[in-house]
Amino acid sequence: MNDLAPLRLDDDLRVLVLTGAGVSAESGIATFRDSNGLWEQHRVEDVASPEGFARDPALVWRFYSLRREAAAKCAPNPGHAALAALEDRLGDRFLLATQNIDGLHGVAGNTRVVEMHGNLYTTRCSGCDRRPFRDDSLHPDAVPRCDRCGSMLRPHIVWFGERLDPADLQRIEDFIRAARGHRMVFLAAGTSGVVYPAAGLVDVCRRAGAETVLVNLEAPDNVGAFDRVITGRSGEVLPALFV
Ligand code: BV8
Ligand code: ZN
Repeated sequence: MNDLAPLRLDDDLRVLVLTGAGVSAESGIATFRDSNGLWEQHRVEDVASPEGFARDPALVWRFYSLRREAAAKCAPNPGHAALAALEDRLGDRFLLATQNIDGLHGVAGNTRVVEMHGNLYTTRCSGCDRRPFRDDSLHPDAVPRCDRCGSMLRPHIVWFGERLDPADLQRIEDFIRAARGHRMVFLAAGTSGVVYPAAGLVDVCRRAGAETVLVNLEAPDNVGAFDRVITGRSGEVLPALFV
């Protein structure tokens, strides 16, 4: 049953949002499920992994170059805009943790964003400690090298089997801790609840006393963890969710 009653905004409300690939689907960016986790007959986990990069770095750079090219033509949709408007109204009582690497939340105007899995348009060196840098360049055929140490460059993305940035996890944890004792909503949107640790956030927030709400096209793996499940497109549901 779709409970479309909007969530009341008040001065005590803290909102932690978790978004996944479904929030960018209406912007034209394919989700992982759409492809059944496959890309050009490769399993995404095999291409988006340190083992995959070690095995065939040129293939990995082709995978990410195609995604850079595709995502660069996409714009935020009303779901992204709704989350930017929510941050405008809540300020530091809002935090957006995204699994998406397409950067569309930033384009839509959100500033309080934790890109848990990195960013498609950021590159780092696999061999030295130079800072990760903004990079829109495409490398469909060859592997770019660091002009400082000569090592292979790689996308600044958290691959399967790699740790998330402890500072990112700490920021999310600090927000949840500061929300204890206040009215807190955890809102997940457009995510299949398969990939950890992102998929575990709903449990952490529920234990911290949050009301947990899911907006998704279909029931995800961790649907049972949510107090409220709103089935629908995030671009249609999110703009009307908060009043
Ligand atoms: C870690 C970057 C620990 C890459 C991503 C076995 C071996 C190795 C690891 C594991 C293992 N078993 C479990 C693990 C842990 C693993 C994991 O969870 N694996 C899963 C597959 C079981 N996690 C990790 O590896 C993480 N690291 O655990 O490290 C560690 C500890 C010590 C030392 C070393 C390591 C790292 C996880 C990050 C992986 N990187 N992204 C890239 O993007 O190229 S994850 C990647 O897949 C995406 O970022 C995204 O997060 C995920 C896909 O999930 P969703 O975003 O939810 O997208 P999906 O398509 O699945 O779902 C979309 C949903 O939207 C659907 O439900 C659909 O119905 C809905 N939808 C569609 N349209 C709409 C919509 N909803 C609303 N509106 C619409 N219009
Ligand atoms: Zn280097």
